[in-house]
Amino acid sequence: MEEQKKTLYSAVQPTNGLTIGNYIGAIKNWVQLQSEYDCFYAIADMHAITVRQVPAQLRQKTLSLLALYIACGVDPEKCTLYVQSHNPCHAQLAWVLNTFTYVGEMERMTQFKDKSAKHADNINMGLMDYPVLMAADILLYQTDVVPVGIDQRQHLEITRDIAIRFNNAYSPTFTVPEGIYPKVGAKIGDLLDPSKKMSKSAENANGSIFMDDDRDTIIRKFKRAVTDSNTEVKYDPENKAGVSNLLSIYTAFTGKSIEEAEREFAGCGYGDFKLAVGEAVADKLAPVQAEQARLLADKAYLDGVLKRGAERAYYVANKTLNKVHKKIGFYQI
Ligand code: ATP
Ligand code: LTN
Repeated sequence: MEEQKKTLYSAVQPTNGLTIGNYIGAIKNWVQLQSEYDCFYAIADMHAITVRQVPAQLRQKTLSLLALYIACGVDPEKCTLYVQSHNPCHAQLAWVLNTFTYVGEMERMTQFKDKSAKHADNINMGLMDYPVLMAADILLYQTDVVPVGIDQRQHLEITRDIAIRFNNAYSPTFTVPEGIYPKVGAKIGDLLDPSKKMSKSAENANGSIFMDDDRDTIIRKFKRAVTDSNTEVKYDPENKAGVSNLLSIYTAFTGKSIEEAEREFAGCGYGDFKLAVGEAVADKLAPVQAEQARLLADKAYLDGVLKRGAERAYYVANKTLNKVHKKIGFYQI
């Protein structure tokens, strides 16, 4: 009999366009892991509305993100792809988990503090509760591993704390998940300020490469990337943050090792190096963009993927939710 695969869960919010940071930190690894694990890849629209969204755009970005997952190589025949709000179990489990989470813990979350500062006019309860909903996402599927960028580590830690707390209060109910972080590229920096993470919602779009940027834009942005006053292409994140960030991007997009890349650019100026990185990224993104456009023209196919995904997600999640409801004493009929 085939050994049962472990379960993997991850998600991205359908906000703004995705950057190559999201691709390197998350989606690229999803593709590599999809044969080894039973994978659930969600589109986290319920998380997205913790920051105000334009309804028509949210709808469009949801479908466009699904098409991007598939265009990047995530295989809907192997993985369960679905929209978070299509499975009501997420909101239901989040409510229960809220009663196992302390307000102080949520107030201390880095992302909550950052987003509160950024959206000071709308510090809503959802923004604060974001990690609990994320814990519900993960725990519903008895997830073993969660591949994400390093910025999500704190959320993963709190998910583990909540799971352990619940298991100790009753009896083992949830699998306690582990995070998987990429070796290189767990935190891609902004091209203009590599100390900040490259973000979809950065103030200056010139610091981020979006998955739908065209070739000229990509090359122009890389040409302007911050380096240092030295000339050596060497991986040294402490002292050469800009160059190291570009090397991480280059290796992620070419599959070469850091050492190979350093050798390739030995003695070559930063100008040529930046151009080479830009070209490598543009070459890789062009076919992804074309495939995404082709998929988006076939809405019936994409809707079919989401329908199947929602059914399987509900089936698996509902089993966990029922267990939880029984354990906490909800009356069953
Ligand atoms: P926003 O900037 O709008 O808050 P985001 O760019 O952080 O969003 P998310 O949807 O929150 O995007 O994250 C999706 C995935 O991409 C997560 O796994 C996250 O860890 C990863 N990720 C985001 N930015 C980076 C980055 N700069 N480097 C590596 N991974 C990243
Ligand atoms: N908060 C995550 C997106 C997300 C997620 C999840 C990631 C929502 N639910 C469950 C992993 C597992 C982010 O990347 N910003």
